Order: sequence, then structure tokens, then C-alpha cells
Amino acid sequence: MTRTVITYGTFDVVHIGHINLLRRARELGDRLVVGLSTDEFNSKKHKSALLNYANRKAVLEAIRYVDLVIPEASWEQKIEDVKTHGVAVFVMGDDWTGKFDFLRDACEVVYLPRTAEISSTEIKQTMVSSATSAST
Ligand code: C2G
Repeated sequence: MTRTVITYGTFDVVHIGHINLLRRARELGDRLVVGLSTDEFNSKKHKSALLNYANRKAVLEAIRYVDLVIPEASWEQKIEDVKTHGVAVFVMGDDWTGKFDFLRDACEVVYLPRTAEISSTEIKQTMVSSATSAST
């Protein structure tokens, strides 16, 4: 019986923090599904991604730990996704600890420690500040 794991995120400007999360999530089962935030959902999350959905999806699909990428268009879709994809384990970084415990009726819920010292936001800020100083 295939043990399917699912996780969700924006995965903008993919970095080692995302790779660690994806690898460890995949190690909890045999198959990893990633719910990738659409551009529209990102605006609902008040999060702007540098790369659009198609670009972020292509990057995720090239990562060996990822078996399937589906769109994440709402907060409410998770329970349906768990049923549709026969998910055994739901995984998120521990910045989300407790936020998805309602899924425990349908699958295991695992929060993994975030990778310290790196985030897409910091990378984007560094890019902006170095571009600004280069142009002055
Ligand atoms: N992450 C991590 N370490 C980092 C940065 C991110 O472990 N240094 C994890 C986050 O905890 C998350 C995943 O990588 O589990 C994706 O992070 P984001 O793309 O920032 O996703 P987020 O905006 O948290 O969206 O419905 C859930 C949301 O879509 C999650």
C-alpha cells in the first residue's frame, strides 16, 4: 500500500530550507504530493512570489523528492486533498505548528523544524538591496 505524504507552500525561489522540508517529508512515506500555492492564493496569504505559478511548479516537478504537484487555491481544500490523494501523512514546517491539527481525524500531522537562517523573503531582500547599491 503506497504511503502518500502531502505538504503545501509557495516555494518561491527554492532554497535549502525547502529542499530539507521536501526530502524529510518524502522520507515519511513512498510518495510526496505538494500543494503549490497559486498566484491568486498567494495574494490571499498576503504573500507575493517573485516567480509565477508555472515557474514554481516546473521547479518543484524537477525535484527528485516530489511526485506530484497540485494547485493550492484555498485554505479549505486540504481535507478534500487528503481524501482525493489517499494521504497518510500531512507535513508542514513548524512555523505552522498547531494550525492544521484539525486534519488529525483524517491523517497523521507532522510539523518539521524549519531550516534556520534562510527564507525566500530574505533572499529577495538581498537581491533588491544589492541591485539598488549596484545602480547607485
Ligand atoms: N520552510 C522551512 N525552512 C525554511 C523556509 C521554509 O522548513 N527556512 C518550510 C515551511 O515551513 C513550509 C515550506 O517550507 O512548510 C514552504 O514554505 P513557504 O513556501 O514559505 O510556504 P508558506 O508560505 O508557509 O505556505 O497552506 C499552507 C501554506 O501554503 C504554506
